[in-house]
Amino acid sequence: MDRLRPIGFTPAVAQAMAVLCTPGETPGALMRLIEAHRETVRVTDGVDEHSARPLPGLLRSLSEAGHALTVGDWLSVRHDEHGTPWVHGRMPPFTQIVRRDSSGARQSLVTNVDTAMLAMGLDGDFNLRRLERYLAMVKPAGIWPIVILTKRDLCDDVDAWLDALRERLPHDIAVHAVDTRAAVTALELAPYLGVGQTTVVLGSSGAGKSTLTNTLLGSQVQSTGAVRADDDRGRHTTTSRSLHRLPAGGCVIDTPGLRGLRPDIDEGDLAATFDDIRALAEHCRFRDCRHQGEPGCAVRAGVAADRLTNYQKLLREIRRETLTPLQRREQLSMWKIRHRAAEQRMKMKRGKDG
Ligand SMILES: Nc1nc2c(ncn2[C@@H]2O[C@H](COP(=O)(O)OP(=O)(O)OP(=O)(O)O)[C@@H](O)[C@H]2O)c(=O)[nH]1
Ligand SMILES: [Mg+2]
Ligand SMILES: [Zn+2]
Repeated sequence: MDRLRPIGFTPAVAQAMAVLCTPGETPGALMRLIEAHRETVRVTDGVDEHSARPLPGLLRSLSEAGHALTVGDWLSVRHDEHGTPWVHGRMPPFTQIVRRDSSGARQSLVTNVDTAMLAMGLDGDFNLRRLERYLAMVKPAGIWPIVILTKRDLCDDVDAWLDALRERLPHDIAVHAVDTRAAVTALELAPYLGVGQTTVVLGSSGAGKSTLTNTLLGSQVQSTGAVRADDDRGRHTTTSRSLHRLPAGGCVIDTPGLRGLRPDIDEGDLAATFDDIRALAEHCRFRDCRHQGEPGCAVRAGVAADRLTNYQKLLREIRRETLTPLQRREQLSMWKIRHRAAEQRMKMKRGKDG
């Protein structure tokens, strides 16, 4: 088990895996998924890497439950008589980050991570609304967010950006402004990367996620991309998620830049992420205050206007997503009726005026 500890093994993993075993069967070897391909997965046993195939039955039962094998998964792997490794079990993840893709389908990005490093470049990539979106995806999953402002060497006024962040975000979120290429950055972030810890680096393309991964690893494992001169944005150099073992005993997962991020969360999760809004709402004059200009609104008085706007936008998105197709049709026909009624009123008004 010693060789599994650096890749995140804990007694809780052992217990969860034991439950998966059928009595009488030889238990498989515990391995962690480091890269997912179309038909195979790359796994590590803590020392060696293998390419393994999932059993068709496992794939079927996962897809019926709306799951898929994901980087970070704990797997049970067994070799057949030809020495071919097969994945026959997957531990239900302790934590996972899920988003909705452009078609609205759920996509699990990574599993079993402890912290998420949210990378944002100080070269024009800084965007608080986007950061709040990441936080809404990560915090409800029970994962600690750490904001990493990259490219501090390219920025003259780092303190101004730090102030802007602190003014806007809850104060329990750790923030580091770093040059991701500098070796000292690995030292600064070392407290998050102890033995058995897993972190995932998330952020826009070109933010420096792979550069940071390499610095933490102390070697150039991941390709990094040049930034386009015209708009400072990257070109999606990284195209798939991959887990790497760090020299000090933790793991880091590098990811491709995400476009159009939609967290897969419910209203309660959102409220918990924006808990400053929830707390202030208790002090609004009206119990059903919508914080949209009502008198005596404590939220408007106490929260940055743009943070409130972003919260309300996310809330609308979540509500739209939770509608059933029937509710969606009803909402549409209600809008049509309202629209027609408004038109009617306009016509009558014009008739009276003219
Ligand atoms: N000056 C400076 N350049 C950096 C820093 N971090 C990253 N870069 C540069 O920014 C460019 C993009 O970095 P990557 O690490 O490839 O960005 P990424 O987030 O992995 O991008 P994708 O893989 O496309 O999602 C590279 O040219 C890096 O050298 C930094 O802290 N300072
Ligand atoms: Mg990259
Ligand atoms: Zn209010």
